[in-house]
Amino acid sequence: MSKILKEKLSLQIPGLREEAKSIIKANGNMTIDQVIIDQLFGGMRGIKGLVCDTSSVGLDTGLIIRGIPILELTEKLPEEIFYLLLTGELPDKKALKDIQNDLSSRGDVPSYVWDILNAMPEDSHPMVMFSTAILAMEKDSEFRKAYDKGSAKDKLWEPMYEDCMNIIARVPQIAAFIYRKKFKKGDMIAPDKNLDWAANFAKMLGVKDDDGTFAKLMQLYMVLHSDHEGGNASAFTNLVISSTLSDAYYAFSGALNALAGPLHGLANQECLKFIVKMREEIGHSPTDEEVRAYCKNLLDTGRVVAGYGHPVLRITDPRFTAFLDFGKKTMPEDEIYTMVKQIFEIVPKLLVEQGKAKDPWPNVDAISGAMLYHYGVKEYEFYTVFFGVSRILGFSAQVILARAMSAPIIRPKSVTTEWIKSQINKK
Ligand code: NMX
Ligand code: MLT
Repeated sequence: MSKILKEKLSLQIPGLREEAKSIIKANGNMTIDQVIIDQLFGGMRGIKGLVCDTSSVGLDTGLIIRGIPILELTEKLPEEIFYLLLTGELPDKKALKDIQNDLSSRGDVPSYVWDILNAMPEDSHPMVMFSTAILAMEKDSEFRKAYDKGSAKDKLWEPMYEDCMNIIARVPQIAAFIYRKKFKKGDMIAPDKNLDWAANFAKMLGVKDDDGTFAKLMQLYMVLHSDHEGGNASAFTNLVISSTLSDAYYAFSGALNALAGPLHGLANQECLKFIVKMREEIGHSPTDEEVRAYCKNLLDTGRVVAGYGHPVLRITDPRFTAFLDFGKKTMPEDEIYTMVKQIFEIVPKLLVEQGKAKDPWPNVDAISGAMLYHYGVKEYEFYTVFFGVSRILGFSAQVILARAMSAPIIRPKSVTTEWIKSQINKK
């Protein structure tokens, strides 16, 4: 089978390498940023310290994939986004079909993965199951085989590409299996090779979808979460792990563990949990005043409002806006969706009044759970797995390009507090 995407990359990579070489040669000493002490103690926030070409996140624009704002990509398929992340171009029909055929030819999940998942404790979190399933497949890594055979460094992007395509092909079935097993939804549903990647995932989850809008939601969900530049916690973890020449199985499993934290991807679970709890505690659809009092109490007692704030953004996340629009068309009267809109009207003002959060606006996690809840996916512990399935597209594009560029091991310099004090004393 021809592999148009891989061939395109083979043609592009020499030019990318030349470009990086000439930038470094002519301008390698140019200063592009300064680091202040605040940033050392503050999670390296805002320090420009990485190159990532798949996408960028502007504080006042949100996600831009290869120059195209995310709101202009909401009708695309995740496979098209993957091609765009990697090559900077959207595929034509033939190239799209080619990726889809390639993915369906790789979709078979080894049976030991089911055995491992079946053997895990019933109360394992779905993210633990997901990350474990990916790590377990490491033994089949083409990258590791190529490395062990002594492959030249500049050829390693090719087995990395093979591993990534295998993982992308398999994760919908693995995630659907976890959902159905963990939440006792019945037997696994076989994949349908005639469906696109997201529609197939929707089908294997077994969610009731009479009018096809859940499949449409899965398509949108997978597009919106696909990438968010290279510095977010999971993408950075992915890049660090793969920079050691660990393969994609190790890197994605580790990156998913970073995504599983409540300040990052788990915020989607936390946000839905908070909305449902508020609804339960208030006992009826809350009034604006009740929402305000409830959220103010959260802030006054030192808790965060999940889904609000962002390390980079200083506007409403356009991914939130995309889901808001989807909800307007598909679930305008839904109670949880209505509460999401109410919270959007109220929480930014409260966060501004509190004066701590640098970004008072909603991020994608403030609404993604409400979309799933509407379709009966009420098991919010599973929500971060949806995020992870999608983000594997971005993780893949980032590590393939990092290997194509022979990116070195990532190893920033840390300093001690004593050293900082000595610098201050020198002033
Ligand atoms: N509710 C209450 N307090 C907040 C919030 C919020 N939503 N956002 C920020 N703050 C506080 C933050 O805890 C910090 O307090 P303190 O000085 O006491 O430590 C202060 O405001 C300054 O934080 P920022 O510099 O604005 O935020 P930072 O860049 O450190 O962190 C988040 C960004 C996203 C971790 C933070 O806004 C947050 O915890 N939000 C809620 C969790 C969330 O929605 N995470 C999802 C992120 C997106 N994703 O998809 O991964
Ligand atoms: C993401 O999608 O990764 C989140 O918005 C977090 C981030 O960009 O830091």
